Amino acid sequence: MYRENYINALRLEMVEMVRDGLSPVALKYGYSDVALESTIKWRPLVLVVGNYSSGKSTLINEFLGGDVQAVGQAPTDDSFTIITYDDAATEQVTVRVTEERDGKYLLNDPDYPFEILKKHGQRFASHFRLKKVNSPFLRNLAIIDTPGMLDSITERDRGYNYQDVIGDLAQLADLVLVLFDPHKAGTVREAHTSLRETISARTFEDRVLFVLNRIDECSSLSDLLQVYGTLCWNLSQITGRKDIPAIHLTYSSRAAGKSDSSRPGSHDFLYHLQNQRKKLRESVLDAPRRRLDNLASFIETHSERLDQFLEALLTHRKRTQKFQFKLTLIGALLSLFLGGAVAYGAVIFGLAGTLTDPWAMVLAVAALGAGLAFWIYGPMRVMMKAFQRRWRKKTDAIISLDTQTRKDNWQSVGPLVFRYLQKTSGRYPVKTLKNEYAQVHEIYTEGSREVRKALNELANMAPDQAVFDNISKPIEDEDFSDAKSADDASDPDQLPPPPQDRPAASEK
Ligand SMILES: Nc1nc2c(ncn2[C@@H]2O[C@H](COP(=O)(O)OP(=O)(O)OP(=O)(O)O)[C@@H](O)[C@H]2O)c(=O)[nH]1
Ligand SMILES: [Mg+2]
Repeated sequence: MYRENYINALRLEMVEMVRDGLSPVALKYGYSDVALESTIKWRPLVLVVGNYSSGKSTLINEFLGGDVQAVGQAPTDDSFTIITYDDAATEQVTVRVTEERDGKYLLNDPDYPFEILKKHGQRFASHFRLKKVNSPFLRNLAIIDTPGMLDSITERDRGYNYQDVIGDLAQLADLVLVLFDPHKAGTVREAHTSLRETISARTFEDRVLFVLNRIDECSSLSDLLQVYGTLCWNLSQITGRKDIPAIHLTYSSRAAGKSDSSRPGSHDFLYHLQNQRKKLRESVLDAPRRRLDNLASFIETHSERLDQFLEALLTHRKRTQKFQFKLTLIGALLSLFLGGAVAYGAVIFGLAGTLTDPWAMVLAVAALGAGLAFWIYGPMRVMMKAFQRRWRKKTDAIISLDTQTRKDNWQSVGPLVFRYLQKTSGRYPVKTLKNEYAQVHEIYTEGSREVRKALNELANMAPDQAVFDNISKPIEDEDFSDAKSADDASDPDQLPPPPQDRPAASEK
């Protein structure tokens, strides 16, 4: 329990750091249009995507220990379903859906992080929903089941941009499981486009786990290797990398048992891959820890960028003030000179006897005031505007971009600085900005260091074995009793002896 509590407390602290330290400043200066914490404040998220009928819903049901999602051979489910824990649910033996919410509610409730999906329109909203389930598996995370990827012709009929939705969800997710099955390891174009153009472009590689599911349907080891090879080739094309990403090879023993026990071929190879299902389950249960890593990167990235953003505003404001001071000084000197000249003129033209004559003094002061007012509202204003215009054209030179990181950050920060300078004409209070800059700078330096220290502590912490065992074990009920036995067998240390007739002859 200790580790679990530690992870939860740390997550809340990090969200608080963003909400109280970064978000108000980000909103005030137009660094962000929405509160920064809006996408990270909810629970850790696991997104499950893949070809239709690749076994996504079956896998999820198995994790949850109950028949929560519909399964079926043809494309079965055309909805995006957020499956989350029902905190109000009492302990019950049977895992079931305790509450359902529709997409409209979900997209408009600020407690959830899905407001960014509103842009996908009504058709999408009607294919979006939430299910609350009393499964302990969901205590610290939520799962998103998605409609299967189809071929690109059918894809057009959806009425919303499927790939964009997947891309947005992938950005929110801490872990993305991408499922394939032996029948479609290399055929569904849509899957490839989605992966190449959305998931891999928008998330970090370490957030994605590739899964070759339903491997019990390979007739032999060589058949499996052939499928595996095809998938590797396709994935290398998708990711554009030469090294092949790790692929989990797995299957549902429950579904396999139901599908056809008299399938031809030898399935001895499955014996060696049984522990993969358990590993997959463990990876999913590790999502809260992944969320911490993602939050740490989020804080580092945004505090660094915001720091640079405020540094630029502060530097520019100081430079503006310096220039303004110079101009005011010049104006004052010119006005003084004008006042003196007028007093002198008054003496020459006989309007006053001497320079100290009250008339000469009055004329001098009037000329000085008029001169200063003319300077401030005339030439000085024009020059200040020209100054602002000049700097808006060369925002890149406001602060030094001496390192590659600063240059990279500037790519996203520079246009925002420009927008803010244009909006305010370079006039904003420097004192509050200084305090805000100090606050953000502290998060950027101290805050990020503290977070990393806490994560290192966590890495050295032993897992809460009792809790983990409890969650990772499916709840026993009639339907899922066979899933349990598969799981018990999936621990390599407890495997039953391999089949006696295991020789490679069957793989010929
Ligand atoms: N043999 C075998 N069948 C499986 C396995 N996993 C799922 N199935 C079967 O495959 C079919 C499709 O499974 P689903 O879980 O509905 O697949 P899905 O990916 O959710 O499908 P869509 O929601 O339509 O995209 C069902 O009939 C399952 O019983 C497996 O590991 N082995
Ligand atoms: Mg499904």
